[in-house]
Amino acid sequence: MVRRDGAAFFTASKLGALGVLAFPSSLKQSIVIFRTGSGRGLSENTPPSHQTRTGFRFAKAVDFRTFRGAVLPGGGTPLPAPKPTLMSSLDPATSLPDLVADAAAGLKNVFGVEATVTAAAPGRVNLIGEHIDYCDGFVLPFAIDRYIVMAATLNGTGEARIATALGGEPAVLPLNIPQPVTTPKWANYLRGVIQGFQDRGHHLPGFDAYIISSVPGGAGLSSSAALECCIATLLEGLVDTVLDTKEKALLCQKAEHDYALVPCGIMDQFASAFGKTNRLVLIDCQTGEPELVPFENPDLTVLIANTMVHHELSDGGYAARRKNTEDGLAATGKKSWRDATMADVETVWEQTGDPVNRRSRHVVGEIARTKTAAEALAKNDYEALGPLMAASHDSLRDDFEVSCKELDLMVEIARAIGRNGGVIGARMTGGGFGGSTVTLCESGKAEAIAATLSQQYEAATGIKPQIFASRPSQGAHLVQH
Ligand code: GAF
Repeated sequence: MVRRDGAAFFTASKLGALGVLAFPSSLKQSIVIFRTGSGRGLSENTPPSHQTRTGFRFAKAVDFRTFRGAVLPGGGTPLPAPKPTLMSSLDPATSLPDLVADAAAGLKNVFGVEATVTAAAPGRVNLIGEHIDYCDGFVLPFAIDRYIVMAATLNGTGEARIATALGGEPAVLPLNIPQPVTTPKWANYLRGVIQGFQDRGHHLPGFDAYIISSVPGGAGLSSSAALECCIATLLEGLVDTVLDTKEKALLCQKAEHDYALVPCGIMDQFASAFGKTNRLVLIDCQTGEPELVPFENPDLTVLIANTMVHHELSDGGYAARRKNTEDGLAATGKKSWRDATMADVETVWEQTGDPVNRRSRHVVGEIARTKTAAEALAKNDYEALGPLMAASHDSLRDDFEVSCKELDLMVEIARAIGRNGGVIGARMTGGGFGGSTVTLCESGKAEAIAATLSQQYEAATGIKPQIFASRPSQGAHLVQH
């Protein structure tokens, strides 16, 4: 699913695992829990507490046909269900080759054509450096091994016809006219990127495309940036051009600003575009330069815990925080947050007042923490990340106020497991207001930690979280045919 009031895409894991499918704008915030191969929603079995979670509405029985867990538009023939696997607390990722095969099959099923160009772009998780990419700070995300995939072929018309694994009518986008902001809302991410190519003088040929995703939506894992980077990469393939990676990421960020109306920073699109296997993407948001930092120690695992509490940035909270930081900076009289110190913030504390003063304290503190974390990583001092992640979470909770009780709970459970239980550090990740936490832990204890997070969180909230391990993965790319 694409957060920020956009589309939703989901590819389920294996038989028996629960998947979450969220729908596009028309059914905004609808969530269906289903079991691969069952063909029916499980809402009858859904505890009442689930049905009333903030921002969630669990559907009644749902008429869909499974397609390795996703939904076939137009009612095509489902693939055989995968073999059952043992249940684990860790949600397995659908492999990229499987997603690519499913996207090609979806394209054939809906439009009756073979894929000639296929693009993939990942979501991201951020280890540390939150809400400071729009404050000239440092951020330390990586591309996760969960992707949005688009399979396409030219159709000889002046239109893009784009179907998704969610089903419904394909979106039809006339090309080479100024792209409007309109419905379906999820297609605005695509329109914004198409506009970016038009602005650069590209004449876009008509094409048919099919989108499928394994990036959990509304989970603070940048499914919208993945969608933007995916269509941008697809268009590169269709018009046989290669944009500079930074230019591509900035084009996608502009699409988000202008077409999703979220004044985001550069972190998500940079992580999706620049991601590399076994590398963190350390971004200096003042210079806009990414640096790839090795992260390949097999003894370390990054667990991502999706609280299943909906994350929506376009409802104003994000923009309000950004405005707070602009006001806070103006009060210090500095040109950039990089030049501001905690003493500067304290000097104007009374003048800025609450909450701007606390937002400012977060920004200065988080920039310092992220620099320290990057220095520690350069020395392979992973243990140093624990206290930094803890302080980051506390600051986001108390000063920046973008956490929520479910995120706090997930972090508290990880903290209680503690260093002896294998947890090095835990914090909320991404924009907040719901979404996911990130837990850095010892690989040998990751399964047990995931089980504890899952059990204790579900016991306390009645919500089953989605928990998975992820390693730094390849960023947006064309898939060879
Ligand atoms: C969202 C935004 F899109 C990013 O630019 C960043 O600000 C993040 O929230 C918070 O760190 O993902």
